[in-house]
Parts: sequence; C-alpha cells; structure tokens
Amino acid sequence: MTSTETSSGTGNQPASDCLFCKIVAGELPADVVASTERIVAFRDIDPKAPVHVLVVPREHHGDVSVLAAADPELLAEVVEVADRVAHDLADGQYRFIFNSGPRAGQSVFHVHGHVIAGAQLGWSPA
Ligand code: D5M
Repeated sequence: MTSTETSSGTGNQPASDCLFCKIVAGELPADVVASTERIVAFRDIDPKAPVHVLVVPREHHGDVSVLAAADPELLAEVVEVADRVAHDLADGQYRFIFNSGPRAGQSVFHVHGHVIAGAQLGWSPA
C-alpha cells in the first residue's frame, strides 16, 4: 500500500468501506467528545490510558503524510482539537500520536491522531 492508497482506494472522497468515514457520517456509533465543522474526536474503543481519544478529520485522507501534503491547515486544526481535548478531559499533559503505515501500527486507513492522557505515561513504542 502506498501513502496515497487507502483501504478503499485513493483521494479524499468518503469511502464506503472506511470505518471512520462511517463514524463521521453517523452510520456507526461513537463516543464523541469534540466536534468542529471539519473534525470529529471520539473515544478509542480499546483505550490504552484513562483518556484515549481519536481526532479524525471528516474528510477522508489515508494517513498523516497524505493529509500534510493535501491540507496542512486541516492538520493544524487536528492538533488544535487534540490540545483542547487534552485540556478538557485531562490536565493538559498528553501524548499525540499518528501511526502512519502498517509497520508503525496503523490499522485504520483514515488519518487519525491518538490523544493519550490521564496517567503517567511510559515510553516504549517498539
Ligand atoms: O488506530 C486505530 C484505532 O481505532 C485503534 O486504537 C482502535 C480504534 N477503533 C477501531 N474501531 C473503533 C470504533 N468503532 N470506535 C472507536 N475506536 C475504534 P491505528 O493507529 O490505526 O492502529
């Protein structure tokens, strides 16, 4: 899979087989904690910390590399929303992670950042 491909093709169109496109469209449930015109943030279904929130652009982009090239302003807004979530739901001390590519652990190919907070965090990414 190249950086521009997704589980459902290329480009930024809503993808019929994309889990996060379905959540963004309201076709699947999610525990939404923040929402803007261009972004939805919801709790991860398999949390790794007391606060584990996914910050997801509504538009479909396969990973953060694709988003950075296509729309850096939207990427900046993703970071802003992550920071707000970390302050609203935790004490503002947090980690913000993009898994980019299968070898980095990406499993859903609609760009999302993980806000991890609410506990003393360890550091063993590999
Ligand atoms: O992260 C993908 C993340 O998506 C992973 O932490 C589980 C989470 N996930 C999967 N399905 C759902 C639903 N339905 N709601 C909320 N969270 C979900 P990655 O970086 O791609 O491995």
